[in-house]
Amino acid sequence: MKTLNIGMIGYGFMGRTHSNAYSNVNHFFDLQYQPVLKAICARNEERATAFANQWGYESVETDWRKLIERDDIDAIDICTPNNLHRDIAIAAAEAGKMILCEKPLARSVAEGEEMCQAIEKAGVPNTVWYNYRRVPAVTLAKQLVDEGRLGRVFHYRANFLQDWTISTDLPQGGEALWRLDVEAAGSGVTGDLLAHCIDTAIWINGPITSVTAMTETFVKERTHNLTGKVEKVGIDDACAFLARFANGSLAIFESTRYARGHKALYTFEINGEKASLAWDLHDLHRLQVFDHGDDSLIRGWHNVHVSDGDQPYMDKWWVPGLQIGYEHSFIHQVADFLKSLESGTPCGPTFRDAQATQIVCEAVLNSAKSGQWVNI
Ligand code: SOE
Repeated sequence: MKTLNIGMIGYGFMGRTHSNAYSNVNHFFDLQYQPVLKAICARNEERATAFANQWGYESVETDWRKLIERDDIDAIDICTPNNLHRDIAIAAAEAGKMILCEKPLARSVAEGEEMCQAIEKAGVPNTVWYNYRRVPAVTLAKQLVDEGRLGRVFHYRANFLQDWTISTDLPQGGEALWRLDVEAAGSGVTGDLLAHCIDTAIWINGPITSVTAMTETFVKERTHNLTGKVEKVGIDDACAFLARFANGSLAIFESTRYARGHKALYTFEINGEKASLAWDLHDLHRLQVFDHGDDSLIRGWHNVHVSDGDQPYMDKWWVPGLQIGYEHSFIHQVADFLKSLESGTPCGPTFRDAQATQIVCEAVLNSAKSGQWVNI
């Protein structure tokens, strides 16, 4: 067994999902590599140490540049706010480290391009944590489309709905609330939530060729945690856009943090000539399938409980009928990354794949500003 020493930067929500994945992957997947939780890096030493103790990291760093310089680190995992992705990724690539970067790749296409060029020049293995691709029901949807079971695709429809920023008293910026600060995040729901929908859509249904969008910032000013002053809000609170795919299908995407009652409702539906598929993150182990080829007496929407060993990833888990959850999508991504090291093939989404999503996000934001269709 070869070891893969992980140096993780940031210990928030994503730091926990990734740490859990590294810790558990070898219990379930037969792999040649074993991740080792070598170092956690964050500015607050006390809290980083507490995190290291809780998750079993061997050491703590408070300066990410020092972490990257260490010879005993093989892979850098970037779990920081988006404004640090570029500098860390470029420095890590120049130091010859493998990189696993949290989504979205960057705050802008320009930053993403610099990152892609850096990893391509260095030739280091890389991946971006668009984890929903590896929810077995979503992977199954991709498999069914690839097998041609839907025939020609006409429609793609996706939503990502939340409600956690409705309160006007919620400040922006700083720890936990950096997603509301345009400087740290780059954008609002477009980069944070629609990026997931776009990544899945491109992966399943191919390239997006044009978009027309609208965005809204419902709460225009919020106190900034870093300055203590009331400041203009620069992010999009809600975004809806229409799109065309290269395969001729039409799409509608919507995301908001103002859909009272919805916490993380990511849904998509795909309508083809022969069949349709639908998926819902709140019921993530199920794929709804309508097959027009079924006997008309029993034709209808089938609720497929994705828990059988024949279905993606499920032979690694329990027994048919017993389901898995959100955290497993991250374990699958680590397993696929480690397998990609064995085979020497890329582990999608690579930085370049994630840059395709970045390009669509930026086109969406530009279209919302100009009121025009934007070609990709
Ligand atoms: C935001 O609330 C968030 O945590 C996103 O940043 C994640 O990418 C998404 O999966 C869930 O919601």
